[in-house]
Amino acid sequence: MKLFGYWRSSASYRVRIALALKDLDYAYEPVNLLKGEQQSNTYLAKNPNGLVPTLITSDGAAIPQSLAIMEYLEEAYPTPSILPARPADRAHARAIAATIACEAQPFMNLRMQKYLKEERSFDKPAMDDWLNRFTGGAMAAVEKMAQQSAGAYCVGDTPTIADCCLVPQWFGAQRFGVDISAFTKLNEIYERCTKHPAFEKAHPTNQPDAA
Ligand SMILES: N[C@@H](CCC(=O)N[C@@H](CS)C(=O)NCC(=O)O)C(=O)O
Repeated sequence: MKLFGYWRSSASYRVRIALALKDLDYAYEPVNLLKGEQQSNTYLAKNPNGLVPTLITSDGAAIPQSLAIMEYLEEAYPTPSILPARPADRAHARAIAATIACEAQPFMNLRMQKYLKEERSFDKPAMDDWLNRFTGGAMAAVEKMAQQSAGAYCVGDTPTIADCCLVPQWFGAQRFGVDISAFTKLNEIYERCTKHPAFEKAHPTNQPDAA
């Protein structure tokens, strides 16, 4: 397998955690977002939306979208599982992952940030308000969802796709200055995850393209 990603991309970080939890080998191909490499014709042929990550499977299929990639990994390499055993818990883990991937992270995305700053003249207070309202609002929902289901991790006592999404989101929120001080359950889970070897391996600063 080959993963096209970027060291600081939270969506790439999700997939790196899933690959590490499953102890899967893969080649890593950096796509420099700051240089606009995600918009090259060769990359767009693999991921028409021009976003990282993209996973190339061992039989050559190109899969975009981090949630789809993690679901693929779970189906193709089921052990160890990154979903809980009970169907309702599986749905809950997916719901946390989707809330982060679809409702918290998109507001922090590079092209969104560029548009607001360069074409809508958002200054720092406007950006902070935007991020705290939308990204912070979705993370507040995730805090409540995790309070319903957490053991050592977001859903129960083993890492799931919810944790694969939470840790990069927490990292990104810290980087962008989103106020996450009220999310005590998420902070507790994040701190635990950072000590897990798979999460450590996947950390942005441990990637070959880290600046
Ligand atoms: N829903 C997508 C989001 C992917 C995404 O937003 N990727 C960002 C980095 S985290 C990106 O490639 N940004 C480049 C850009 O905005 O031009 C996924 O989960 O894979």
